[in-house]
Amino acid sequence: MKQQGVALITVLAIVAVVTIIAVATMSRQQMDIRYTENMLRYDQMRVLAESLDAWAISTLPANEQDLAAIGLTDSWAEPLQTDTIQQATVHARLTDLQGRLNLNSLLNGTIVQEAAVARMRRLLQRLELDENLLNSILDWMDADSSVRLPGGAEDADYERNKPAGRAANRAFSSPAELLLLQGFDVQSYQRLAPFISALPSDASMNVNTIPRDLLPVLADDMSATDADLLDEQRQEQKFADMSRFLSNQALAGRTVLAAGLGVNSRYFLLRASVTLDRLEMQYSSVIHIDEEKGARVIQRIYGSYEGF
Ligand SMILES: [Ca+2]
Repeated sequence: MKQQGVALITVLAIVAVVTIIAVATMSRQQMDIRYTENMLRYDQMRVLAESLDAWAISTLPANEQDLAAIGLTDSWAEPLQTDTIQQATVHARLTDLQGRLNLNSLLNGTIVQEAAVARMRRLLQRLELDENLLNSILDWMDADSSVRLPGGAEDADYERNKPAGRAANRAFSSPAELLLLQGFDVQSYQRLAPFISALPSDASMNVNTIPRDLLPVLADDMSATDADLLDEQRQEQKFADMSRFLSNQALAGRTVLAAGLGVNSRYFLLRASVTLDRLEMQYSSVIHIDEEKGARVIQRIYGSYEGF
C-alpha cells in the first residue's frame, strides 16, 4: 500500500511538472504570437505613416504663384479628415516650421543676428525663462570657445558634466538638442519647444503663419489686442509682401525689425498619428519645398519633432 501511495504521489508530481511546463510553453508561444502580431502591426503602421508624406507633398503648394506668399488660410493648413485605412485610424496635419523662431537664425557665421536675438529674448521673457539662456544657445552654436557671460558655456564647462561632453560649435540639427545645453532642463525645454525650430540659418520667419501666441515677440510692448488684430487681418487675407505687413495698423507706432521676417515658407512639418487595435504610433516629417526639384522629405521622426 505504502509503495502504491508513493507511486501515486510520484505520478501526480510528474503530471503537475508536465502541466506547468506545458502551460509555460503555451504562454510563451502566446507571447511570441502576440509579439509577432505587434511587430507586423508596427510595420503596417510605419508604412501607413510614411504614406502620409505623399498626402502632405500633394497638399503643399507647388506653383510659383501659390508659393509667393504662404498663409494659414491656404489649403495645405487643413488637416487630413480623420480616415480609416486598412483598419487603422489616421490623423495628419501640416504646420509651417517657418512660423516658429528658428534657433539657427540667431547667428550667421560669427555675426549675431540682432533682430532674431531680440525676438528670442522676448520669447524667453514671455515664457518666464532666464534671458541668459540666449548666451548658452549662442555659445553652443558659435565656432569659438570664449564664454559669453552671463549664462554662456563652452567645452571647459561641458567637459565637467557627467558624462563629459563638448559644445557642438555648429548649427542645431534638432530643437531637442537644447536639452544638452547648460541652463536647460526638461521643464524649460518643454515650454520653449512648441515655438522653435532648427532650420538652415537663412530660413526666415513667416509673419503669416506665426502662431497667435508668438506674434508679440515681433515687437516690444505689443499688446494682446494688437496681436489679435494682426491675427484677424491675416485670417481674412494673408500678407502678400512685407511692406503690407509693416504698414498694418496693428503695428502703428511700433518698431518691428524686419530682418529675418518674410511672407513665405519652404519648410513644413507633418504631424501624424496612426492607431491600430491598441497600438498608437506618432510620426513626424520635415518637408522642404525646393523651387526647382519640388517638395521632398528631409527628415523622418518616429515621435514628435520636439522630441517628447
Ligand atoms: Ca562655441
